[in-house]
Amino acid sequence: MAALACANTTEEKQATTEKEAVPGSFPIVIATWDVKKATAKAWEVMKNGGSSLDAVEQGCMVEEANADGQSVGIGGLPDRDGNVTLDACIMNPAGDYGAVVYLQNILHPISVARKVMEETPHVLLAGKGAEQFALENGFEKVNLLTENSKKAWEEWKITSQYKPIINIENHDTIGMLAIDQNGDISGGCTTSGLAYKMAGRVGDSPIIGSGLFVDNEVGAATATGLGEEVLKTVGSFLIVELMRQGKSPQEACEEAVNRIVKKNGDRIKDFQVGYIAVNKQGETGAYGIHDGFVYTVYQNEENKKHVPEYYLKS
Ligand code: SD4
Repeated sequence: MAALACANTTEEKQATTEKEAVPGSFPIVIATWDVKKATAKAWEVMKNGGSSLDAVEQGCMVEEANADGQSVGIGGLPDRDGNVTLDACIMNPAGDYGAVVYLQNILHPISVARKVMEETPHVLLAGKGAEQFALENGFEKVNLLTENSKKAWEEWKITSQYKPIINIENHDTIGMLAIDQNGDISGGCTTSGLAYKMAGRVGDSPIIGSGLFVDNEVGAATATGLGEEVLKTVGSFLIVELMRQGKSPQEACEEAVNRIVKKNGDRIKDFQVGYIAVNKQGETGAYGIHDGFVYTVYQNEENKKHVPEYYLKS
């Protein structure tokens, strides 16, 4: 009896140890907002032996194809003229980068960004040229303006007032970072940008160092929120460089938010920025200006939404 009890205890211990595997055990996926279907897809890709690059591409594609999400891909809220324009970028462990900005009529800008990275001598294609490149490479022309988003735009037109709405219009832009079983890091970021933006406006999400940055020696970071503020502080690059200097992902995200806070004073009450980061060891961090920002981590067989700390405690 005593021996049996002892065996049970050992078994229980083993189970606990497995569950509480070291923070850095791979693969790992971390993404902005509550996007468990997207992180699950990325995780599955890596569990089946796929690379972190395949994982972030396929993870981002889940949200791009989700017509209910009004900040990414199909169903994204349009610009003030009623056009849905998409921004996306991707980075691989070698530090290569591909991006599309102001892309219209194409369902998967993240995949077009990957093609720009892998099959052209360039890193960024914009607008009509990006669309033409996509069509030539077998992507289909799709109407991205859903009835719901059209209705929302028509209601907005009644007042036509542009004002970022914290955590509402920003919800769902997906920035995703992944480390595969080889320990290699990739990242992707995809968005329809700010709702009712001026025609031609491009945000931080597709811009290297702002919406996304990956350095396979150090870690990676990605952003969500008011892109103009992320662009002005080159937030994701800043976070990766801070991690290189020894800061944890959490400390680095806080420092990047603090830079924005310092520059903006009182104005920070009107907009949100949120960052997530992961370092080479698989430690994660996240921080926002306001309450309401959440992120998802898939690690140690667990796919979970997390609520980060934030700067503005009323
Ligand atoms: C942008 N940063 O275009 C994007 C918007 C965003 O969640 O992140 N939405 O400014």
